[in-house]
Amino acid sequence: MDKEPLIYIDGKFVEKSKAVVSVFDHGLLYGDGIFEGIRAYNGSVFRLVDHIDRLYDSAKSVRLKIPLTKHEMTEAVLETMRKNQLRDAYIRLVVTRGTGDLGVDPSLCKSPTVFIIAEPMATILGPREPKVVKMMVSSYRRDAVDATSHEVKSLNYMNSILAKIEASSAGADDAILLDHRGFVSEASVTNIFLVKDGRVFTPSSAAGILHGITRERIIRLCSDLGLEVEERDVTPFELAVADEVFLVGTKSELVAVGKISGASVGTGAAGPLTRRLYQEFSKVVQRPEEGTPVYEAEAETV
Ligand code: PXG
Repeated sequence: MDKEPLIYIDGKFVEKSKAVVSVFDHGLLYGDGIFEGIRAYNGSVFRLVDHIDRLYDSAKSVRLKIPLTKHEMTEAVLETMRKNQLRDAYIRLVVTRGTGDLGVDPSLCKSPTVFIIAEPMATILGPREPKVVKMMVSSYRRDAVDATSHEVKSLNYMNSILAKIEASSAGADDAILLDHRGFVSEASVTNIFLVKDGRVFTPSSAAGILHGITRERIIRLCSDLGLEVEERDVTPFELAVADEVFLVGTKSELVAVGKISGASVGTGAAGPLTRRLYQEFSKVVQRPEEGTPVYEAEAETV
């Protein structure tokens, strides 16, 4: 039998079939926990420093004390990659409130549970054309900034999951959610960008979005290419008349939107700016300095 993948749980590495958490873990009972989805390209963990910073910000906002320093957490991620001899991977880092009793009170949870899963994953970025997806505007609204906001990367994904189920039932690939005011927020697990008359827009924090690490990198990439991205409220009308729409996120990378609720976006194919950014972003992810090297020999050459 092939060797099983090794999962990091609370400081130990255990085989996938033995990697379990308690049924009394509040991450499971109440969605009380936080996580990161991270990617490694060619032996370098893409923007690992940003992911670790965001994890600790999420923890602070929900008053969860992570039992590791940022440095220790970074090492745990790198070690999980090494133990599984991975170079191109998707990494899931989860910190839950830990084991408690059946009550919601987090003060009864003694110590957080930390686990890290790393699986091989190849990039879809490259010389080919971006993937084109069909979206629908969801009837579910993104949780407001004064509710269970997606600014916190918490284990509460029911809002996104309901939107995803609705979209799938309607024959779309995914959903675009509006915020409680009616402005565009984001897709279920990606941030959204629009292009109109050569200008680029993306919803701001006010729309209750996750502060995506890919989003931030794409904004900087646009700026390097001489395009200023406007972070502001975006209306459903602007979405309907956009020349190009694309989605960005760690797992999805960069995909073009061809249709929204049955109507074509532009020609229905990936637009010129989307294609350009896709090509440029394909190069960005491969640069070693964009990430943290997993293997020592490579660390020395950086
Ligand atoms: N918005 C939300 C709500 C997200 O969950 C993003 C935007 C993109 O952020 P990053 O930092 O990855 O650029 C996410 C990403 C998946 C998956 O299966 C993705 C996420 C969470 C769970 C699953 O692609 N987060």
